[in-house]
Amino acid sequence: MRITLCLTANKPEPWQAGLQAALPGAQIDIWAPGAPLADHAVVWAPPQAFIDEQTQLQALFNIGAGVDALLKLKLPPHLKVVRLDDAGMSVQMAEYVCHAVIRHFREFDGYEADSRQGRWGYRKPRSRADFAVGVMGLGVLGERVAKALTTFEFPVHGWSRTPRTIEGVVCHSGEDRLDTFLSQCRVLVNLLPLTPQTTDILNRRTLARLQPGGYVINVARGAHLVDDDLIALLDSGHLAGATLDVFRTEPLPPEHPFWRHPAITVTPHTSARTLRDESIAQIAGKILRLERGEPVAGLVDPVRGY
Ligand code: NDP
Ligand code: OXD
Repeated sequence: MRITLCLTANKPEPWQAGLQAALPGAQIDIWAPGAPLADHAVVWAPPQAFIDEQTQLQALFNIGAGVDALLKLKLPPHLKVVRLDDAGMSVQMAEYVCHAVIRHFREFDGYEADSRQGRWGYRKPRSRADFAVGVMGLGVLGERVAKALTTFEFPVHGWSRTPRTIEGVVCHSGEDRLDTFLSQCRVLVNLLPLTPQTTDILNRRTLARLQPGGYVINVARGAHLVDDDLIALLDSGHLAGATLDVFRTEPLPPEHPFWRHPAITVTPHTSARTLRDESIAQIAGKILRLERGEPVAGLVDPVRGY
């Protein structure tokens, strides 16, 4: 069995060594134009030339959860696309989002500013009941995040494409329930995949549905959010702030207004990192299952787009 690695912006050598240790019988190559044809590929945002050349691939194993960059390529219809299925990401996402929600709710940013001034001052406790949190996307990451938020006793709502049931979470589904879902939330967390249906979904119209003083946490993809609409709603006072981990252009360009907006916290696409050892173990296990003709979790439906 031959496996090729095409990991744009990631060092391939440690992946090659890890996969070789997990699959000692396999030949593991780092792809370069003209490399031998492989049976499986481990990829992150490969170029179209890679797909066009590697004509014998049975499956592409993405080293992330989001497959939007892969599905933009022209892929042969028989080629399976397999996403990372948690592999240590959901706990990181839960801690990032809970941190952002709690930091805002408890006004820790205000206390940090006070402490820099040597100021000892209390803020009035806020009512948790007034801080309903909505999670868009109740998949591998969204479900874990929604459940984690319930442990802090925030009212939690969730929104997905098809109906879901999660204990302690008021679940809504379908486009026709989007406005109802949004209007019940003060804090909005985006964990949707980027598809034609979800591109630009965080816009002036949808964000205006959030309760006054709303707060936006985007940890999915930059193209979900219309940047100027967010700024306009922050400047009008309808939204109180935002924590953003993902951007239309990454790295976020130095001149982008998000860097300087006082109500926006920027982090560098770090909310849930790919953990190499966990990912290699998962991908190696899935390759062996596919080779035995067994089903694998995390198979992407190209029509659905995730
Ligand atoms: P999943 O595919 O497991 O879950 C997707 C969820 O979104 C499902 O609940 C699905 O509904 C819902 N959904 C999809 N399309 C729609 C729609 N049109 N309307 C309403 N709901 C919809 O994804 P993950 O939870 O694993 O990951 C989510 C995204 O997070 C990834 O695609 C990626 O972009 C991003 N991500 C960001 C990271 C970071 O570091 N910032 C790290 C990892 C991922 P249903 O349940 O009905 O299928
Ligand atoms: C992912 C990501 O999709 O890191 O896994 O954004």
